[in-house]
Amino acid sequence: MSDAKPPRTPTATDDYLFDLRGYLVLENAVDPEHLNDLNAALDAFPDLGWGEWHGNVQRFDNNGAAGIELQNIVEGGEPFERLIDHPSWIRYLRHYCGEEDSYVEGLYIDECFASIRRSGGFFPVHSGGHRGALRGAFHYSHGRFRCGQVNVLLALTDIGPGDGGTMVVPGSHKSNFPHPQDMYVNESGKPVPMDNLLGAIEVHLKRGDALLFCDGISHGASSRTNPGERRVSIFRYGVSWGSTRYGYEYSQALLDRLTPERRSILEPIAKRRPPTA
Ligand SMILES: O=C(O)CCC(=O)C(=O)O
Repeated sequence: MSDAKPPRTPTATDDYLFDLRGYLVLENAVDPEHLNDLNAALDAFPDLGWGEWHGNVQRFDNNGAAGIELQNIVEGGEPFERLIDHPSWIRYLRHYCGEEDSYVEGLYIDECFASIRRSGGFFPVHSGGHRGALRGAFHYSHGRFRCGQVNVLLALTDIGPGDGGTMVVPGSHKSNFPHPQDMYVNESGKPVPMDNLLGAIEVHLKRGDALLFCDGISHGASSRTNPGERRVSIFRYGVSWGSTRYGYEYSQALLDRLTPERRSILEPIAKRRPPTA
């Protein structure tokens, strides 16, 4: 199935705000029926323990504080496949991190997961321009964006105060200094919430809105205090010559059934081998 909507194209205002702040909110990016399908696919998941697999999806909670994280979620059902080249954001990704107008133009999804956050969950704030890895860096030169990685965080539930929403420090993708507050872990190495982090804002989203942000911005999520669940999917897009972050491999069955457009985002460089005898 493909989404018949005409693709959204980044405007000059989007470019201005993305450059200035390091993030954009794309309102009403995904329609209610598709959101129902995504949530139903998550409801159908068995209760996985840390490290357990369901098909080619693994529960792999990144830092232990954020909640349940289902990695390689693009293999979690057809509704997730539709997110690969979704018309609400695909042109943004090609423009911001797709090596536009170069000999390696194209995209690659190097990580994709669903995150389910319950009361007490949070994501420690991390990244920022200061000594950031090239992989997630913000870059603009000679009239072209050349970001290493841009993320699409899609709200599958409404995200308001107390829901454990994503926090960003606007403009921090260009910061030349470390954040003055300790960001990630305490003295015993435990992740710490930074709900009142200097300069940060919490991004509230309606179900179906997407937060698009350069991975080099300081970001994380506040503590969830409400009952119930915050559900999002996070697809990280980057350059066509990237590799998956944790070594997950897209299954041949998935690659074979995708449209050429979608396949080219999961496997931008086809394998080249000598002919078999
Ligand atoms: O869960 C969130 O809202 C933020 C996730 C995050 O910071 C990350 O995946 O790097």
